[in-house]
Amino acid sequence: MKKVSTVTKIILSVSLLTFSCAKNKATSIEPTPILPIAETTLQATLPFPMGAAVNVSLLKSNSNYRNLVVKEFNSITAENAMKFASVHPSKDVYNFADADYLVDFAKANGKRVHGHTLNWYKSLPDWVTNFQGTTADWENLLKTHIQAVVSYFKGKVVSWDVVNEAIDEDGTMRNSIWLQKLGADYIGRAFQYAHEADPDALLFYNDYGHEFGPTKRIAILNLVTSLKNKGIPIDGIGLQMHTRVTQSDANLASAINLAAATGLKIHISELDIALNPDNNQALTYTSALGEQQAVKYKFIVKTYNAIPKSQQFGITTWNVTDADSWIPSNYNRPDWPLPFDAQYQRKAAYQGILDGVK
Ligand code: 9MR
Repeated sequence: MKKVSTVTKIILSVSLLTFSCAKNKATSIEPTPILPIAETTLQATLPFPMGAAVNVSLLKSNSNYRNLVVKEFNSITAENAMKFASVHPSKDVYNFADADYLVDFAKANGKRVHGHTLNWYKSLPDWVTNFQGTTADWENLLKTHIQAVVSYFKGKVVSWDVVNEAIDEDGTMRNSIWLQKLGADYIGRAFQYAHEADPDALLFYNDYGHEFGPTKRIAILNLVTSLKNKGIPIDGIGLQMHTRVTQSDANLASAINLAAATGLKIHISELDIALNPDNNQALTYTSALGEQQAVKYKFIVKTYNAIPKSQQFGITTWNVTDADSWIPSNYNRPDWPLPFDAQYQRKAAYQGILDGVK
């Protein structure tokens, strides 16, 4: 009751003020409308799309996780739900249940969906790794998979990592099952198949290690440039950027700037910054480490923000918080690679990202 009467008094005095001001416009002070204070978020602050790789079971089961994704990001990538083994578990069976959930979530919350990934040497179902057939049969397998998946999501998934990680650390073509069965030109054909299925989708070549040094970087840039020169429908390069706090700014800048020099769109597609690359089992997170990480995030965002706007497809972190990062389980070590901690709170790295566009 007390509350209601206070509110009533405020409304009364505001209307009285409005009434008396209306009589004497020259000296009137308009009442300031009371608006909710908008909270800073990544998606509202950054001048390019900001995404995260999202895990569908967490999205379904964990409301803290889901709310954080809704609030902070305007682009999402499926961490696993669109991979070959997930969507095409047997030769004539497609299972889009998790991918559909992710696409519906994105639609309901106004988020862009980036597709990952149509062709990779990992996450293949047994029926593919055990497949026996002629070169033509393998070509048909490649084409059928790509076209079934891209057609299914036409108009819902705006862009695809068409080929993922086809180049090795030494700059040679990775000796994947695709290279063995089809030869190096499967890469260009994968892009053509995807383009036929959805001419509006933006098509990316995605790989890691641009920032390791020139060997792999030059090999990737030569590959995408030759695809472009042959008229293959490639729109962009995904720089995964699974990096570490000790990586030099010079290498990070070369990775971003030399990729941008191709004129293609640039997606920093899987960003995370490891604090414990040497696998120290006893390491703990400290604010000093957090500050170093913030400085690295800031440098990457700042460098990215300086490439031409038309080439900024966006930045996507790989996972959302330190609790769901792939790194601790994959490398069996403690690590804290992301801008949110395991309690869904913003770390120094979060501010580092915002500072990158100041
Ligand atoms: O984070 C993903 C992990 O959950 C999967 O087990 C793994 C294999 O499918 O893939 C991880 O994501 C990778 C991405 O698809 C491609 N670049 C490297 C990522 C981290 O390994």
